[in-house]
Amino acid sequence: MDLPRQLSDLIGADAVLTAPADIAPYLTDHRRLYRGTAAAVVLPRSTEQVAQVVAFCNAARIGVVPQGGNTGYVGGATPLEAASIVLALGRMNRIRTVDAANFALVAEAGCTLAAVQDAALAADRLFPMSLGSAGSCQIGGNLATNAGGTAVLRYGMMRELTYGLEAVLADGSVITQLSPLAKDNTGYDLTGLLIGSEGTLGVITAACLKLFARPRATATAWVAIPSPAAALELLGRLRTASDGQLVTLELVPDTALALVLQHIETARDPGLRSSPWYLLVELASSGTRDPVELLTQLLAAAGDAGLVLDAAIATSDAQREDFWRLRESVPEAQRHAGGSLKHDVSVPVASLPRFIEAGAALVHQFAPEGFLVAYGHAGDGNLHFNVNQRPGTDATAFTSREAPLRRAVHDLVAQFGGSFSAEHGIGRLKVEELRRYAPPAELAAMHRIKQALDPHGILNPGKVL
Ligand code: FAD
Ligand code: 2HG
Ligand code: ZN
Repeated sequence: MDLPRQLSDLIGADAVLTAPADIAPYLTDHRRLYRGTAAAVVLPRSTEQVAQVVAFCNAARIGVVPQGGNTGYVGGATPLEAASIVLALGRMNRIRTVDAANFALVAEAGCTLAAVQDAALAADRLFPMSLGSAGSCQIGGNLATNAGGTAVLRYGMMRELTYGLEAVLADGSVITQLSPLAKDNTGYDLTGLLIGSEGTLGVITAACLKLFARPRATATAWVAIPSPAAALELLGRLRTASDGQLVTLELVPDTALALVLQHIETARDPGLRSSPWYLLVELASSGTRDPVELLTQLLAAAGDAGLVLDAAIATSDAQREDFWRLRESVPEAQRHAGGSLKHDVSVPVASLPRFIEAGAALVHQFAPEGFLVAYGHAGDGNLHFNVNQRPGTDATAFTSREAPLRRAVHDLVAQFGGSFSAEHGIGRLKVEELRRYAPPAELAAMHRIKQALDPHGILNPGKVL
């Protein structure tokens, strides 16, 4: 019997797509780096159905590629083997419980991040994960990639935001750790292992997520600074003086701001003195201390010390949104400006200024047709060290710089004790990089874990390892 028919018999014909037009959106990634093929796209409605499908595929040795919102940056959700299926979790989109007293919420994997944020707010709580893709990415995808974003400085990445998971393992067995326990040292941390495993060790079906007090007031500033060194100094001052209110410190170079103002219709120039670098800074308070007053004082003192050239603190929600739009629109603006060579890297935060200086020299040397657009989560030491093509230069020559530039940048990252995969994961895109840079003992341990949990290699074949 053919595979789609068998899957239809298992969980119903309406849950199995095979028509080329229906499955096409599931076969290519957000960045259009990969175009895959699959025997079917399967849309389960329950954990039980996920378990049935995975157990069946395990017995038949058929690859299973979990997919959430398909917004990932490294090709992780694209099926590369024609014989495999895509298991798209979007129909599992129930918020099962919101437990305000325990500051916890249980969401199914197919809930969008925005839906989870909204459910928390409706209970006067905050789910702090903050990504530009919130409207389309799903909690399962956020967990599987251990997503980061713009609030990590205060709240951490997905792993820190999770009490426990419900997940289906390769043999179809289900693990369920959905209690909001602040302390639980019962054996190995399976939740921690599955988070960030990019669909290669299990299919996440639900999660118990951590909620926080909802901020009563925020202070958001767009700040012109002379250099990355000034950003680092300001970060230190804000961290020590803000009583834990600092949520966001994002670096935006003038090259990125120019692209946003050129390509994004709704972007507004904040009208600050022009500068090579800018910061988006946000403080938030759930108590009584006014973050606007605090940020005003801290920026004024930083101005006196020459760390800040000019600054504007948002005076309305609309202005706050304008500042955020300038930062969140950088990826879209880069896309409008043509393809960019991307490097999602991190270094210890104190090394950022030296890393940027050395990395800029590499761009100059290895990609003369390009210009650097290094922006992002500077407070975490994580930069999107991206390079766009200069107008009027040769596109083929620019594209040919990708591999040598990647090698040079990732070698530099290694010299700084950093990571070539800070928040987007390995997926398909960085498999060779992991092989090259991971210490052999760690790589071997990863292979043994994969072999133990997925001996037939059915879960997301060709990804990560
Ligand atoms: P998908 O792309 O569908 O899948 C990603 C990986 O997870 C794949 O390997 C897939 O197999 C696996 N997977 C998906 N669902 C499951 C599941 N239920 N069980 C097991 N495995 C699963 N990322 C950041 O970290 N920080 C950012 O600031 C950020 N900003 C972004 C801004 C924009 C505009 C865009 C387009 C993307 C951004 N991203 C960012 C990248 C992306 O949104 C995140 O990686 C997100 O977490 C992916 O979620 P998804 O549901 O789209 O996952
Ligand atoms: C962001 O921080 C995303 O905006 C996207 O992680 C990064 O496009 C990129 O390189
Ligand atoms: Zn990012």
